[in-house]
Amino acid sequence: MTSPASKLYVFAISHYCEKARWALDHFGIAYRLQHTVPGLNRAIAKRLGAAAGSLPFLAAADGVIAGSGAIIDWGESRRAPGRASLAGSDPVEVLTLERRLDQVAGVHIRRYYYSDALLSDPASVRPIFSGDLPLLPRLAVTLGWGKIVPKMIAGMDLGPAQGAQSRERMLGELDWLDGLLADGRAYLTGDTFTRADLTAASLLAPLVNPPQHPTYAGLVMPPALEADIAGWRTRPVLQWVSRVYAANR
Ligand SMILES: N[C@@H](CCC(=O)N[C@@H](CS)C(=O)NCC(=O)O)C(=O)O
Repeated sequence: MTSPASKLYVFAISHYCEKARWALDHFGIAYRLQHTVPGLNRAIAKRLGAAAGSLPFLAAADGVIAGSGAIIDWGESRRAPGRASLAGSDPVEVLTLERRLDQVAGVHIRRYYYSDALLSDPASVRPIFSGDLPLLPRLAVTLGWGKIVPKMIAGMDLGPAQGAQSRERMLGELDWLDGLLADGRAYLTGDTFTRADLTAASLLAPLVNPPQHPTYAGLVMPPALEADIAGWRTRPVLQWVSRVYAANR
């Protein structure tokens, strides 16, 4: 059997990477997974000629596709036979929802988590970055973690005040999503599973840790976040994320 032509560069912890990976799986598109050393992603992107250095990016036979949304666009026209579209019946509405989820919930859930985890217990974050790497890159992350952490703290503007601010922004988005689902609809825009649903579920997955998630078995939440999450467990949107993962992942 030949190995797939496309290579998806990821961090196992990244919810945007999970979004791209889930979409490729949904479309039935074969790819190889390339777990990446944090920091090296930018040099790899430059070498490959990617338009952006953040992960995920997909090195495919016809070019490098950077960003989870662009990877879904690319995959949509390359679906395997019988695999459903993610565009929905109103693609503009779906893309508007996806953009908001990417720009607000995705960013603030990440800053809420890292603002506590990387400041209070950075060692708890390392295994999910190093676990899937081959021996030498794994050693590089293990030995270099003390230098990687301050760069992540500066790069994402982390701190106690920032964490509290992101928590509020995130809760506002959970209220908005609870409101959208309040009429009992199966998915955010109606009866059909779309890229907006896949985006919402993958970006909120850190708050739910669904058993179908491919990389979160080793995700450790700081105690304060564990307590928050336990209090939010009955929120409609978080229960919905569990259902969406169970039905579609
Ligand atoms: N909107 C982008 C977000 C990508 C993003 O923020 N990726 C993060 C990981 S969650 C990253 O690669 N950070 C390291 C960097 O930018 O160098 C997408 O949907 O792909």
